[in-house]
Amino acid sequence: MERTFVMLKPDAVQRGLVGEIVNRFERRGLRIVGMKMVHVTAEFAHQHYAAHVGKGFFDGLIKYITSGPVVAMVLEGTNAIEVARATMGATNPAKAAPGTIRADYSLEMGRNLVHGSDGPESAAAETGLWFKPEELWDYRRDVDAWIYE
Ligand code: D4T
Repeated sequence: MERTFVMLKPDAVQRGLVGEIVNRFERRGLRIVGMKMVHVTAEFAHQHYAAHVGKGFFDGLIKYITSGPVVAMVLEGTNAIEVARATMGATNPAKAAPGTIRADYSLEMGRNLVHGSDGPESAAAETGLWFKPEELWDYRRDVDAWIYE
């Protein structure tokens, strides 16, 4: 079992795609262990996107991510990090495979609807940045016996 951090960006909320996007992760078999709506400050967004400071797209990215509330989630499952990113599709929606969230609902990299941690270190760091330990839930679902061997 692995955990990953996923964020539905402001465009997902504004376009009424929260349910659709969450549904795709749930149907895949991932378990939601934490979920909340947050309108982040520029300071918090800088922390989240610290790896991109100084890049040409950084200011636009901060403006975008702070433009409205987002939905933050922690998802759990076998290979959750890789599976969540595969479900999202490539960062650039033009290169994303059909059937992925980004390919099916977006066109531009600066409005690509969703974020997912790209490795175990970022998953742990982002989960710790966005969630308190008491906001994450350890539980099993009856259906897990049909999803996990
Ligand atoms: P996020 O972090 O949103 O899940 O995206 P990725 O992990 O798939 O991609 P990333 O970290 O390389 O980029 C972070 C964020 O910046 C936007 N972006 C990226 C952009 O607007 N222009 C660019 O040229 C790049 C590389 C999109 C995602």
